[in-house]
Amino acid sequence: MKIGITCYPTYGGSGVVATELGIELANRGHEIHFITYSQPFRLAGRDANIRYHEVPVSNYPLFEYPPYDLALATCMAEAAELHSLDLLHVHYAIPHSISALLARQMLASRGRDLPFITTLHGTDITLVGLDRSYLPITKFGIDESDGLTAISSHLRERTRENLGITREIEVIRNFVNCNFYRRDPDLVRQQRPRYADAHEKLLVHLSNFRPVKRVLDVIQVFAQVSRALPSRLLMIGDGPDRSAAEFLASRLGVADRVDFVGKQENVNQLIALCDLMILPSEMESFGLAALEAMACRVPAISTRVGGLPELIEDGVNGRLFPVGDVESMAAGAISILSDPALLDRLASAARATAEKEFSASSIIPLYESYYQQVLGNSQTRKRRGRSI
Ligand code: GMT
Repeated sequence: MKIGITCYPTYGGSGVVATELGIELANRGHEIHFITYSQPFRLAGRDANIRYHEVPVSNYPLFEYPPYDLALATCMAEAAELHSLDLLHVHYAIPHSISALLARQMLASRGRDLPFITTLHGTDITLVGLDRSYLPITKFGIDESDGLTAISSHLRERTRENLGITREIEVIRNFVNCNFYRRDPDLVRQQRPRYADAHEKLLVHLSNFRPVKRVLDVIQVFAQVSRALPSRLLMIGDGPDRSAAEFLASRLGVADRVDFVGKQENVNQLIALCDLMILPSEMESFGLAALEAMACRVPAISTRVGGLPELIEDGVNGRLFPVGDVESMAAGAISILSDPALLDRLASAARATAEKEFSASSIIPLYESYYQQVLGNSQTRKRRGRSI
């Protein structure tokens, strides 16, 4: 198939999922066209079967707000026509589903069919879609999509409840490439000493440091852990709450034990050096960071919110706590880190969950068959002469 993929290329899990999906599909022989405003950050250096179309956004002075959605629609329609794309797959409803809808209409006016699928990732429904100014258009884009997927059952229910969507929503959860995200003992031997001494435990947090991630809770949990046992914390990522987190680490006297490494390209290699992830989010529609850690045999201390319970079974492959319950999270982390047998059991179960339920090799075929289904429906509609 020839598939156009649009996502936010530089921020957040939806861009990561979209990029990894494109890479996996390309490896399976599909021709993938990324249509985005800049090159997706995990795409660098991978080009087999992958093309990248940069959306040109005009800076004409009259446009106080450059009409990105229209430029994107134009770029989608052009790429679809020039490269005979079979469908568009957009990640994050706003504004991508509306741009895809316009592209579909532009091509329909020339007698060409271009179905599009929207994948909902979370904040497009839980935050942005609930803003009154965006809600009607988000609902419209979702209703008009030829196919609609959500990354967890939780998000499917929230979409139905919050937006009153009644159409079918296919749940296709986040995935991880278990060959790429894994613990390589040689790498651990070589690289771990850069971040922790042999007798120290190494904790990790990975996010975009937005308020929803509660990075200050991460620091508070770690401060308690480091009082109980020798340990260090690796903070991967960047965002609005980074300086507050650095300030808190300093105030709690643990700044010399916390390494803020910023945005990193090879997060798989860094996470795999660690013992335990702390992900105390206020909300996660799925929690891709926890899945990536689990594939590396790093269980997560996390919160019982959103789609996280669809991934983490409390006490089996990680731990779940109420949002903000820093005391219990710290106690949970200390008990795991001070019991090597328990840590090993959780780590093995975490890896097994990633392999059995969320590996790219089992999730990507779900997308492929959904694409076929949507294309089939679209052909049927065309044969029946209904408007497209
Ligand atoms: O808010 C974010 O963390 C970014 C957001 C996005 O859309 O890029 O992440 C969402 O999508 C990820 C990939 O599908 C999920 O794993 C995250 O749980 C989800 N984030 C939230 O729901 C807060």
